[in-house]
Amino acid sequence: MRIRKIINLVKICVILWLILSVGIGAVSAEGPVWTAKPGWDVPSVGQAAKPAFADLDNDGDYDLLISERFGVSFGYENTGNATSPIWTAKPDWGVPCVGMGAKPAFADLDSDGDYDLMIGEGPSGISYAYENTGNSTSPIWTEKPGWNVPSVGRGAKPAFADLDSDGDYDLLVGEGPYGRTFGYENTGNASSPIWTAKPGWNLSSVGNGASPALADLDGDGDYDLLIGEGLSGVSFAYENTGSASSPHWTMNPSWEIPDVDKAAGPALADLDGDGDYDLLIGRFAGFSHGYENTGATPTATTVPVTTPTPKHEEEEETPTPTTALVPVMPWLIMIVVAIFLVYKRKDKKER
Ligand SMILES: [Ca+2]
Ligand SMILES: [Ca+2]
Ligand SMILES: [Ca+2]
Ligand SMILES: [Ca+2]
Repeated sequence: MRIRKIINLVKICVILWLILSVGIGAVSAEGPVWTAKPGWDVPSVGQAAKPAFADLDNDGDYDLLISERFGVSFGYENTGNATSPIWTAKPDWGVPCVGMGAKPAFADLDSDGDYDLMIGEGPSGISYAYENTGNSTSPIWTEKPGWNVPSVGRGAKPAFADLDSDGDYDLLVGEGPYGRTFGYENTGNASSPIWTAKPGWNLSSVGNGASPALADLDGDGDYDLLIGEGLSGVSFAYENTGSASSPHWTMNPSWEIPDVDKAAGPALADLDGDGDYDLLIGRFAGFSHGYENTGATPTATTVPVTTPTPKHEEEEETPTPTTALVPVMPWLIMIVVAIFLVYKRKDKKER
C-alpha cells in the first residue's frame, strides 16, 4: 500500500517537473542554428561591447554602432556588401559618452525615413533618445529628451520592434541588477512616440544585465527574442508563441547561444543576405563575435514594420546573481516530498 503511494507521488513529481521544465505553450523545432563566423567579428572597443545594426548610409547593407562600458558608442560602416560585411571604423557616426554601460537601439521614430537612436545608460537606468537630424545617408545624432524612456532602475538596455502590429515601434528595455525586461507600448504614433508601460510584455529575470534583441527567428511573422545575460554570458531565447499583435514569450532553449564570457549583448541582422537573421554578440572583453545562422532558411520574414528595414540590439553590468526560478522549482518540490515521506515513516515507526 505504502509502496503504491510512493510510486504515485513520484509520478506526480515527474509530471510536475515535465510541465515546469517545458513551460506553457509548445515551442517550435524550426528556427536558427548559430555557427561561429570569425570573419564577422569586430575588434575590442574596450569593455562590455553592445552592438546594434542599422543601414546608416542607406546603401542596402547593415552598418553598426557598438557601445561600451564607459558610455561611448563607436560607428562602423559596412564597406563590404549585403552578403559579406566588412566593418570599418566610422568616427563620424559615433556618440560621445552618455555615462556608463551604454546600449544602443535603432528605429525610425519620427517616420522621416532615417534611423533614430536610443542609448540605454547604466547608473541612471534611463534610455536617452537621439533624433537623426542628418539624413538617411549621413546621420547626425541630436539629443531628443521628449523621446527618452524613464528609468528602469539601473543598466537600461532598449530594443525596438512593432510588438502589436499597429505600425509604430514599441520597446523592450532590459534592466541590470535583476536581469528583468520591461515592455513599453508606443501609445503615441509612428512619428511621435509615447512610451507607456505594458506589463503584459514583461519578462522575468534571466539573472543579471538583461540585453534584449528582437527578430523573427522562425519566419512565422512575429517577433521572437534573445536576451543576453550579464554574468553567465548566455543569450537566452524566447519564441513568440502568441501572435504578431500580442506577443507571448516562451523559452526555447534550442535557440539559445552559450557563454561568450560575460555581459552578452546580442544583435540580430541578416548579414549574408540569405533571408534569415544572423547574430553578433558583444562580450565583456569588448569584442563582438559573429554567428551565421546555418539553420534551414525560414520562408518569408514578413514582420510588419513601418519604416526602413528591421534591426536590433545590446547591454553591460555588475551585481547580484539570481538563478532562474523555473529549473529550481521541480527539485524543490521533490525535496519537500522526500522529507515529508521520511518524516511520515519515522512517525509511524515511533508509534
Ligand atoms: Ca550600409
Ligand atoms: Ca527618423
Ligand atoms: Ca506598435
Ligand atoms: Ca516568430
